[in-house]
Amino acid sequence: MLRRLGLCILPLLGSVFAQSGGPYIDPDNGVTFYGITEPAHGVTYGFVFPPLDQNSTEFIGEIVAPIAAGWAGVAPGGSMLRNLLLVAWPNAGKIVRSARYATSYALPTAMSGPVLTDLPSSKVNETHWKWVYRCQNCVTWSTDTGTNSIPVSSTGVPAWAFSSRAVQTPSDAQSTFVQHTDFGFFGLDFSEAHVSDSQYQLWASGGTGTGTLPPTSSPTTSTPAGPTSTVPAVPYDYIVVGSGPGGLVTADRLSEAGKKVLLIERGGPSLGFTGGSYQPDWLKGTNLTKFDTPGLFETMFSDDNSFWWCKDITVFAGCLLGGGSAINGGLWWLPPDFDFSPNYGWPRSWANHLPYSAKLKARLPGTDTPSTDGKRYLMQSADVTAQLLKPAGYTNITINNSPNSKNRVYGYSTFGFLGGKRAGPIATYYKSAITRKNLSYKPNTMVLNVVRNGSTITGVKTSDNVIGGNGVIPLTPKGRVILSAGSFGTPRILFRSGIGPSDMVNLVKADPVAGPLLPPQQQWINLPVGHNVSDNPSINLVFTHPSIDAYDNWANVWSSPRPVDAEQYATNQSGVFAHASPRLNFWRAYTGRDKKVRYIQGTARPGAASITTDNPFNATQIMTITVYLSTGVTSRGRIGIDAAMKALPLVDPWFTDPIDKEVLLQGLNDIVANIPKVSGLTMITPDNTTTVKDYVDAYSPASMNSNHWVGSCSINHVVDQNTKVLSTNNLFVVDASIIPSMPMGNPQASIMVMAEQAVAKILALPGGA
Ligand code: 6FA
Repeated sequence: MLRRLGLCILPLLGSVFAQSGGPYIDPDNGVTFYGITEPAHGVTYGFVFPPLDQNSTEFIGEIVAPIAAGWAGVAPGGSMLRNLLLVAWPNAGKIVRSARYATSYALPTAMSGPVLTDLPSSKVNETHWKWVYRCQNCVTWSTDTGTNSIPVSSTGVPAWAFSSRAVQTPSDAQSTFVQHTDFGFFGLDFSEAHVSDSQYQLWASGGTGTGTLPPTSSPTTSTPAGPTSTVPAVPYDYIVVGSGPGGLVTADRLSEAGKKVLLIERGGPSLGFTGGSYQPDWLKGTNLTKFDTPGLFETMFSDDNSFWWCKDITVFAGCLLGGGSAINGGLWWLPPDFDFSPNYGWPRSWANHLPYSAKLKARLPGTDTPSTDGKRYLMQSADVTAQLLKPAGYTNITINNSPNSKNRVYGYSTFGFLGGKRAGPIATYYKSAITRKNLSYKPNTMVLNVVRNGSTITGVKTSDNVIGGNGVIPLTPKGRVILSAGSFGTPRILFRSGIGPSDMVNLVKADPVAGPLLPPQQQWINLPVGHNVSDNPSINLVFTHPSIDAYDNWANVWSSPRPVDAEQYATNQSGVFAHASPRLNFWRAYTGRDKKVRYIQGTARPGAASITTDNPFNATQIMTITVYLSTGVTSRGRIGIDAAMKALPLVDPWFTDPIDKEVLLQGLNDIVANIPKVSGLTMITPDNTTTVKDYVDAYSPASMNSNHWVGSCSINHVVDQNTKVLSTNNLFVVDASIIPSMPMGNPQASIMVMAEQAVAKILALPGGA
């Protein structure tokens, strides 16, 4: 039996782009490698090269991964496209590996040229697998656009990819596999990563030991340079960063206006028509992915291959085409007037949202009959909730027919879907934008910071160092950058660009990779980026009722769905799977003791995320009502980064004002008061041993998160009335982060109406390209 693998753990210098590699000795084989142990998954990637003056075309490398890793891979040249990709996984106690190559963001295929030799210290045991290899003919390779190479004499940014999912056919080195769960980059000074010829030859022939660390070695702090082969850095009039609801509306309208636009997205495809391919077996043969299929919404949270979540943000955020709109519940409220009211922090110039709401409605009106046959399915939780609300004076409406009706009303859940499929901004705005020649779309590319000369932005620095040799994409002389990277992503880019509170920018300064990219300290711009953040606090009430079909709590919808429902959906996108889980929504206004009006929103659905009762209950009959505190919420929190450049809430935004809690409690008590009026209805969380107040008092703050974050770059505080970042000439923000207070519940449609208005203001602003 193999002994436990000796893992050489380097100092954990942060995650994703914050990391920089350095030398380490693998205690198992004694080889001095240059690389990292990336902290998210605990995988080590290392390389060592022959002497630089030999102009050799080979190197020795290793990948050491926890046994749970489905597969892991590395691109020493730094990005997925047109690069040497080394991929490995364990099978039957042995390593299966291959060199692969891709010219598009699809499954990489076998790469001809590289000669791989497994070295003897490769192994698999109960806890880890390790692939140690010699890669010959691996430093320079031909591409369809020229040649590409590993920057062996300078610094580079190798990329890693990791999947928790096993490949399809583990015994086959050319097996297919689904998209990586996670990926990242690290800076590495390849010029250091060379050893003497005799030393290299010893290791390359399978010898071990005698590795030493360079006496003065330290992690690289220099600005990483790219591979020696580059593509020219083309300038753009507008660079839009992020393809969520904010970014897609912006990119579409700017390109419609004839501007030369680049849309950059850090993640990959989502819906089938965008190139997405992640689907359950029962949808094979269709173009429908997990992201297209509304009824798979609940599996976003239970899938062990969750490549869509941003791994460097500590709360749920979608990192793929469409951002949150690709993975969310799809609830779609055309905004009421309150959403843009000066009473809730908007400049007066924004109050007339109606023309912009009309533009959105024309593209995507929303539907409360998402199934293509016009019928509603699995509606028992809606019927039960309606019975509970009617005695309290609620009336039934079609939600988007009267957006301003938000007091004592309920209606069938309305979704941003089309033809039984998720649509949102992807199947509307992206769909039209991508057809225009003046719009370029660059996926799988992360913007690290904006490049600026004082208050003028000259471009963006990306993770793709193939561009121009340093990853910088420039603006045309009157060009503008628009950040649409979301409530967490946009503040991080600003901090990394020297814009924000000094405590945040100083964390960037201390980071070995991000620090050197900051502008000089005298050019830092002190703005309250990350402050004034809100999200709806929400509390779940769980019930049972004999009429409810809990749909097996959504547990089987991916791998063993009810056959009739699966067949129906696959055939014509009708039936249960055409809905996401919600079935009914309601609103009510309350005036707190501070005389301020706050709204509550309720969402009813079959099933439950967590149940806290010792009493027996019938699990096939469970349903949840989530009650949110919505527009009018006064609590505020703060978003920031940690020393590893991870984005996170620094101060939770829920119940910092006790009156918010009082009002939400009142709303919950009013719902609970009518339970006796609904025959057969039993509340099981909280159950009859716990008061609603005690339940709310004990509610974990993390569970109160509704994923509706707004405000971290609030208008009037961080951006001006035209959404331009204060004290800059040409940097704008158009995403949830500029919204100064909570919209009426689920915000994506409101964010898109905001973006319609923002882009109109930006286009009207003199001085732009
Ligand atoms: N909103 C609704 O209206 N209805 C819902 O049902 C609903 N449900 C959910 C939900 O169930 C979950 C789990 C989550 C997380 C959110 C939900 N929301 C719902 C909220 C809604 O999705 C968000 O409010 C909305 O998507 C925010 O839109 P933004 O445009 O402000 O930002 P996103 O985060 O969506 O997009 C940012 C994009 O930028 C992403 O694609 C990201 O990958 C990309 N990005 C970030 N940093 C980047 C960087 N440095 N470089 C390049 N790209 C970057």
